[in-house]
Amino acid sequence: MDKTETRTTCCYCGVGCGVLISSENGRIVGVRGDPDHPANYGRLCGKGLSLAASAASDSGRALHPEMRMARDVPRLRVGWDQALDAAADRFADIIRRHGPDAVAFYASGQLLTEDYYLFNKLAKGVAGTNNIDTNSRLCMSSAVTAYKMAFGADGPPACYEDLESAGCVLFAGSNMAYAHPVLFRRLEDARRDWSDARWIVVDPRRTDTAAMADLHLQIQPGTDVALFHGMLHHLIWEGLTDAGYIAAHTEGFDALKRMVRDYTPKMAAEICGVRAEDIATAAEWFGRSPASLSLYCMGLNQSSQGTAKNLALINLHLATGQIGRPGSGPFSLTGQPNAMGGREVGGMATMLAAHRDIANPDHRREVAAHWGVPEARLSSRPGLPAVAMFEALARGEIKAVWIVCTNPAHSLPDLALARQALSRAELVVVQDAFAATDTTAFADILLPAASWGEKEGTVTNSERRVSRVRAAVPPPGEARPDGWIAAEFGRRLAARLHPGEADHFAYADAGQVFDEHRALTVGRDLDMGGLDYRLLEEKGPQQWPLPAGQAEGQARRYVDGVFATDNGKARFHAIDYQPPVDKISAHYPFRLITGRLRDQWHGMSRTGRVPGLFSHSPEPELCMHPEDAERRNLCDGDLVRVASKRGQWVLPLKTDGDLMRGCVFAAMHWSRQFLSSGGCNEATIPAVDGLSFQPELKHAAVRVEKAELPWRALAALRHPDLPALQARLAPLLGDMDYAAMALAGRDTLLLRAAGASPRLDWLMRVLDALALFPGPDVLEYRDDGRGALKRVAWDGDRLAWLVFAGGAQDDRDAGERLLQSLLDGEPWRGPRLAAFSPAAAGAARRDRIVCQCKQVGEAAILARLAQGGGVAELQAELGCGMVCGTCAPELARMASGYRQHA
Ligand SMILES: Nc1nc2c(c(=O)[nH]1)N[C@H]1C(S)=C(S)[C@@H](COP(=O)(O)OP(=O)(O)OC[C@H]3O[C@@H](n4cnc5c(=O)[nH]c(N)nc54)[C@H](O)[C@@H]3O)O[C@H]1N2
Ligand SMILES: Nc1nc2c(c(=O)[nH]1)N[C@H]1C(S)=C(S)[C@@H](COP(=O)(O)OP(=O)(O)OC[C@H]3O[C@@H](n4cnc5c(=O)[nH]c(N)nc54)[C@H](O)[C@@H]3O)O[C@H]1N2
Ligand code: SF4
Ligand SMILES: [Mo]
Repeated sequence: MDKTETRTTCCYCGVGCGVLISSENGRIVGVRGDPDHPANYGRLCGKGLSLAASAASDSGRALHPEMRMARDVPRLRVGWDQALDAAADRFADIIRRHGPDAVAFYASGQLLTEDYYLFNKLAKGVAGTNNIDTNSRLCMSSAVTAYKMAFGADGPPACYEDLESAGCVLFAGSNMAYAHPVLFRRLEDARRDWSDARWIVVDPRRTDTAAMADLHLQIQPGTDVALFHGMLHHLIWEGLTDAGYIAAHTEGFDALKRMVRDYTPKMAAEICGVRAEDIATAAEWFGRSPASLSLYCMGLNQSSQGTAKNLALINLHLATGQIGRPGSGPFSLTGQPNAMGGREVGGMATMLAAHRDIANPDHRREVAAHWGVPEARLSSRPGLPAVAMFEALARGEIKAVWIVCTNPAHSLPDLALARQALSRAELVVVQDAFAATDTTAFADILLPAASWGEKEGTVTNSERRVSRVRAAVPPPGEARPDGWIAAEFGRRLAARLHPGEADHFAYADAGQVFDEHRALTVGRDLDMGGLDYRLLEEKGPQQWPLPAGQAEGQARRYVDGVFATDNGKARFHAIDYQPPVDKISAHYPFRLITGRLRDQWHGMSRTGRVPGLFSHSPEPELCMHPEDAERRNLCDGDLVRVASKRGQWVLPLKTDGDLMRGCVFAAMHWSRQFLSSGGCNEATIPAVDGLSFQPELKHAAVRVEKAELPWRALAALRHPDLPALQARLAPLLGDMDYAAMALAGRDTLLLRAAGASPRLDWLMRVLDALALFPGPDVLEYRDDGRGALKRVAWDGDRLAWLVFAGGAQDDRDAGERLLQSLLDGEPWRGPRLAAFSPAAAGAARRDRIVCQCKQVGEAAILARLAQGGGVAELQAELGCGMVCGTCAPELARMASGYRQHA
């Protein structure tokens, strides 16, 4: 047997954990944390630990290029040459007829740096357009803009070691316990060693992160600017600012000081809906701590005031000199694994390679010379940022779009607009690792991409650390690495548009692409002149800047107080607070907050293949404060319709005291591959921040009403290849008023649906798709008049699958009980006919799994806590929280909650 271990990184979040992949005969069979990687030292969270399971089956992967010969006909399998030639013909033709800005590229912070570099070169250097933007616009652009405005250059100044030496940690709009779990483990450990460390969390929801804080500022959504100004007011008033630092290293303080005079803690408290004393306390802790670190993410960035929120937070650091020292600094956590790499190569509509500017003619000249293209090829017109790009597609101004490694038909705000854009486009090329996403549905040409564990390159994590990504196995089918696809297309497009030019894509391997990229960084703030594949091979992951001649990269930036601005001084910015764009009204009385679940990743194309990753949040749900629910006569489990001015979607309600009144929360993950609608972005607003163009994905105004859908269906089936089943079922979901697919147990596919009237016709299509037919081991009951159908099948003495549909509550309860029995996998006792008897004593409640690694449920944890003790006893006796630790914050919260209630 040929068993090997390959050193690479996790493909999920920006922590950038190192992983070791075990492979056998060309298949990934296991992963473990890389003990030598400086991001995680061997640790992984639940998502990382399940990577091998996500790669277990090739079902659902995009395996062959496909193309449709006309609109509205199905795509057919074609060869790579045919697909790429056709794409190049169409792009070249559109560019000739309408100019380079009639085409666009929409890329992703999940691409490797080398692939990203090639797409940027292809768009700007070959097609001649700056219309290349990425999903980072939805994610990091406010942070980038603020860093540039304040420090003169992009990139977080702090590093992971600062987590261990921070005395005051300010989490602002970051649910780090869920979104950056392995870094959160490092913080938890550090807090154990430094017991008077203070944690402040700024979040409108009481998240697991907030529950662990010493102070939770549960602000009204969107009011962070007022909060930070209020804190600064207190710092100035109490003499807690660092006048020496301000004078030596900054400019613009006086104007800011004048402006924040109005922002008394009392005035800020009124805007934010928190107590003025708490604002003062936060300022005291921040100002007096020997080292204050802020960790911030989408709660700041995804706002029409995203840049202002970032700048107001940076103001606090500059005013107190809390930057450039161990344990301090404004640390923007990057979301995607290579958000940083994308910023380095300038793969956005508003920047050029290596932190250069489109508007700067010297910068354009440098890049054109490096690429060997005429200077005039590099357009001085900024390209369109994500939302504007899709608006231009919808208006027909952009005619062709190339979408790679992102799923805009799910992740953009206002999905109706995104879908209109993709339907209107003359040509949509989608390059994805998986065949069915909400976006591949619109592809005229679908190109199958190699994915995690199958390709070579690098990524840069949140602390500016570059790690190698390596292939452990060959890609399935005809899938090819993204960089290969970019180069093959780029060469073809160049041959059509600029015949006679030398080959711009002649690279022997990814290392050569990296060398070309790093040469562009020399002499700039992100200088990587001394960083190459050989060094990464010999010494492991490295931080930038790392100029030639230096032995290692710089852990912390701006240690000397010299910034990357023209005069070396950091800049304060005075921007007043503005409320979110979408107004709350009698018609739309709730603020919809959107965000992440612990165990799912974005559109779930990968995490949605692993049953264990559903156990923590088994179904989509809209969370609402219990009093808001009561006033509207809504109960847990009721289906509700959530509507904004733009669109609506249906999902079950969950009452949740972690929310404040007037706010509702929905996870962003559920898409048309799992749900009858596109999910929360049906309702979100495309309004953007005026400086960063990042959309306000977190603050739409919505209405919530009960959805009267009395006819219900439940189907569950055990199967060895769940991704294959998912692919067959997903296309049917959209035809119901409500339908949601999920995975459960170890090997079960679960479907729940609801309709305004009985829909046996639809159910029959579902049963056909899943091959749930009557047979010898199948019991059936059917009453077409009542729209009722029950089918239950056994495999030996165990349940194999079940279908329960109808309008009666008894039937629903019986279905739920049977589902539990199917998931438990216990032998069937008694007569089979009992399966159809009405539930004796109500429905069995499914136990929510808290610890994914050890599959420990809420019930067992509460039962153990009832006997006394805390987290240590849970760990010792139930084994939960001991493997990856991702559930540790929740266990701590349950234990302390129990103490309070007991
Ligand atoms: N499990 C998991 N982890 C992930 C990802 C994933 O999909 N799943 N995605 C990765 C990516 S790309 C990203 S960008 C990060 C995102 O990581 P985070 O930003 O930490 O995650 P979110 O849940 O989007 O939002 C964070 C918090 O912002 C709060 N919030 C909403 N509005 C406001 C506001 O006005 N002010 C403040 N202060 N807070 C507000 C929300 O209540 C939420 O708890 O996660 C990364 N990690
Ligand atoms: N309402 C709301 N909307 C949001 C957010 C929010 O908080 N609220 N968050 C926003 C943020 S921060 C982000 S980052 C975006 C994320 O949104 P998307 O970028 O749309 O999210 P993903 O589902 O990760 O999309 C990645 C796609 O790449 C595919 N893929 C995986 N590996 C590879 C590969 O190696 N090569 C190629 N070519 N394809 C691959 C996957 O199958 C998937 O279709 O969502 C944004 N949208
Ligand atoms: S924290 Fe989890 S998801 Fe993020 S890189 Fe590490 S293992 Fe992957
Ligand atoms: Mo993100």
